Amino acid sequence: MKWRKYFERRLDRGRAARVYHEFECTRGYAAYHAFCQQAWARERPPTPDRGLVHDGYMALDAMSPAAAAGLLERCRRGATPEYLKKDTRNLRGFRVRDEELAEALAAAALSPAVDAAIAGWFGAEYLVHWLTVSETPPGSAPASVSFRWHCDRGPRQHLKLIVYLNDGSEHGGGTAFLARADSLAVAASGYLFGRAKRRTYAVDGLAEYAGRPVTPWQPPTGAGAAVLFEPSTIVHVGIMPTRAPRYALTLCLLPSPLPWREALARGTRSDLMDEDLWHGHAAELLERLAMPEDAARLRGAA
Ligand SMILES: O=C(O)CCC(=O)C(=O)O
Ligand SMILES: [Fe+2]
Repeated sequence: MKWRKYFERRLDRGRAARVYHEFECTRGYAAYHAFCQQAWARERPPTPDRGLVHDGYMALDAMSPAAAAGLLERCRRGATPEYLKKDTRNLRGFRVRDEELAEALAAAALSPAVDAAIAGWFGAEYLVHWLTVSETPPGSAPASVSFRWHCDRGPRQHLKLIVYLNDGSEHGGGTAFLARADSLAVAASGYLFGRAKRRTYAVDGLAEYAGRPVTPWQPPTGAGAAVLFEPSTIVHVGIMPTRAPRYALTLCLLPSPLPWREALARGTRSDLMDEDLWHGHAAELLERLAMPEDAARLRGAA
């Protein structure tokens, strides 16, 4: 039947493995992660959080509602929302040009509990690859591809932290996730990393791909609440706000041989408006960290 052919063509069971291979092997992110793990020198290294390891996500309290409101106010002061990512109109918010503001946002989000969860998962120090303060206005149509079920393209060795800056009860939005077992069932269908417009936003559609019922999980969305997750393996979706704009601070996190403050000071943060989402090779991070010999070794190992 014609529709069946159409349905099957958009599924590609080998695609997710090819995406992971490209990032982890060809672009060196797996070897880079191993290098960072060897360099880890914390006196009391935190252990991995069992929920994060098992499900691929965890809810956390990053900061107080007052701190979240204060940061949002600081971002909005004198700024109008603009596009945040080159070549797309899918993401709008407040562009963080100022290093001091970037450091303040990261320091507030990376509270001791959040820091321990991240470092414990990586088994290494970590850095802020990029951060965004996004504004999503209410709307009935999905604003962007992030508001359809998906995984983010990238190496499995990365985490995302979303901190909700205004209260979910004000705007009605949030984020939903499928736990690891359900995410793997969807991945096995070949759904992941297909063309963005082919993504589904209905949970029933997702269950069809998984071949079984799936139960999405939603973290609390109070101001200052956060969710930490594995974006390239855990199937997730943004939930459109219905009543007011939703403001969120998102941090993309990668392992690092140096603590995040040091890495930030050395210029590893990318601005998605001028730079590609991913480095051509993970060794670029070591070059930015002024570790050229280790970078050369990593490129040689690729
Ligand atoms: O905005 C959200 O709630 C989720 C967006 C998303 O897909 C992501 O940050 O990877
Ligand atoms: Fe995503």
